[in-house]
This record gives sequence, C-alpha cells and structure tokens, in this order.
Amino acid sequence: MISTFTMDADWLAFNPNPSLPTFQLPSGSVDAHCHVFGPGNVFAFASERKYTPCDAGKEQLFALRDLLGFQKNVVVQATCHGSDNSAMLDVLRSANGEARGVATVEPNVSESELHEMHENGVRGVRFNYVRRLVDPEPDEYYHRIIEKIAPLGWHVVVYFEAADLEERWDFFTSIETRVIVDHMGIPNVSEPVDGPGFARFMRLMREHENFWSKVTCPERISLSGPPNFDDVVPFARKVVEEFPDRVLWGTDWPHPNLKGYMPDDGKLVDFIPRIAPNPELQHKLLVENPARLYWKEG
Ligand code: 0GY
Repeated sequence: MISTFTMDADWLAFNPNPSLPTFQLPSGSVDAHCHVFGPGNVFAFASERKYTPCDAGKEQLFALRDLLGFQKNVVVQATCHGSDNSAMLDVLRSANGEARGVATVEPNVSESELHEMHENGVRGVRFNYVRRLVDPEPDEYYHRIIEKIAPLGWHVVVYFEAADLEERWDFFTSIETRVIVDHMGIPNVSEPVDGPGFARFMRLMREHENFWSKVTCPERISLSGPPNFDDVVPFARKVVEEFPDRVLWGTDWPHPNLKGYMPDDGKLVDFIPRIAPNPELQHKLLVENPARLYWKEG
C-alpha cells in the first residue's frame, strides 16, 4: 500500500535554489554527509520516527551534487527511516559507484543482509545518541552490531552532543574499528575553543588515532548564526589543522530539523576555505580522506 505523509507543521524544507559557490571545489570532491528522505510514497518513513520531513529524494540530491561541483556522495541513513535502509540503498544503486552509504542496523541483522549492503556500497553504521532523534540503547546493543560489521572493514559513525561525551567516553574508546564523529560532537561554541568541553573532544581525537571527525554543520552548531557562522570557525579550523588526515566535510543536505533558518548550500561550500585555509588541507578534507575511507578498494 502506498502511504502518504504530512511533514511536521514547523518543518523547514531545503533551499530549492541554492547559489553557485564562489569557492571552486577540487576535482573529485565528496559530499561526505548528506541524507535522503523518501519520497514517502515510495520509501515509507518509519513508524518509530521522531519527525516527519518533507520529501528529499535522490534526483534532488544528484542535482545538488552537480550544481555545487561535487563528484561523489556519502549518504547517511536518516533516523526518520529507522533501520529500513531502502531509500539510502536506492541512491547507492542509482549513482554508478559515485555514492557510498552509512546504514542503521539492529543487532539481529544477518550476515547476508550486511554482505548485500556492502555490495551496494555501504561502508559503515551509525549510532545515534541524540535523544530528540532516537532513544539510545545500552552499550551491549552496539557491541553486538560492531562484532558483525567489523569483519567487513566497516566503521562506526557516532552522533552525540558535547554534554554526552564524558558519559560515552569508555564505550566509544573501546571501539576498535574506525569511529567517525558527526559534526565535531556538536561543540558548545559559547565556550572558548580551548575550554574543557572542546578540550575533551580534542583529547579523544589526539589519544585515539582510529577517531575521525566531520567538520560539518556550522548552521546547526552556531549561536552567532547566519550568514557567517563566525563562532564555529575556530572550532572547525582547529580540528582540520591538527588532524588534517582524519577529517571529512559534507553539506548535511536536506538539513533535517533546522528551526528558523535554512542555509543556501552554495554559501555553505563557501565556508570551507575558512576552516581549511589552504589547497593542501582542502584536498585532504574533500578528496583524499573520503576516498581513503569510502573508495579504497575500488
Ligand atoms: C544530521 C542531523 C540530524 C538528523 C539526523 O538521522 C537524522 O535524522 O541525522 C539532526 O536533526 O540533528 O546529522 O543531519
């Protein structure tokens, strides 16, 4: 049966006419954090979801990729689709090898399902600790998933907010696969960049070489706000400069759950040279690092 969904009353849709960026992306650049939503009449949203978005399907994602000048995408399963990865997998199958995926799976996922996802281009799973999006499970739940995905060479993506890091530290640092932190762990940018909160995150990166970070989402993190997101720059730039080989960048299109402001994706691309201020850093961030993590074995 075809379901229809009504997006949340306060849902902000993505910008339908993003500008052309001024910053020219290096050839082979990867948008390493983006999502698709449905469309809901083809790929139903999950019954346990905590939000109902607007439709944002693969055609729109590919059009944005081409307009901004990216070559490839990494599509991260959105929580509104729960552990039904069909919409994300459909993007991978439609992208001629130019997309990889990060899935949400449950501990009872079968080896054959994982192998099929791998064949389609999935290279990681995401554990989400943001309570407005999901109800986090006990560590044991995630350990059971790690046991199944590690043999495939997959990594774990963790999404949490700064205040959660202390509590999750022991579990996170027990993970032996690569671990990719979404959005720098959502730093509290009202605190100094060398204050205790961000120092804890920097220590995580420094002491654990299997950790990477996405230096994404100034629009989600900033308190000073658009158009410049000035307060995020010192945080992201510090991560890029200290860990140039372990950072990724992405648009976060279609920007789930933003309130009050929807960024122009072209302007978001223009943010990149402010956090990666020279061509060598830009090339690592946009081309080399995602290629190593997601396309290494061809
Ligand atoms: C993000 C952020 C959000 C949403 C999701 O999976 C999701 O639903 O990731 C958010 O609302 O902060 O990573 O795009």
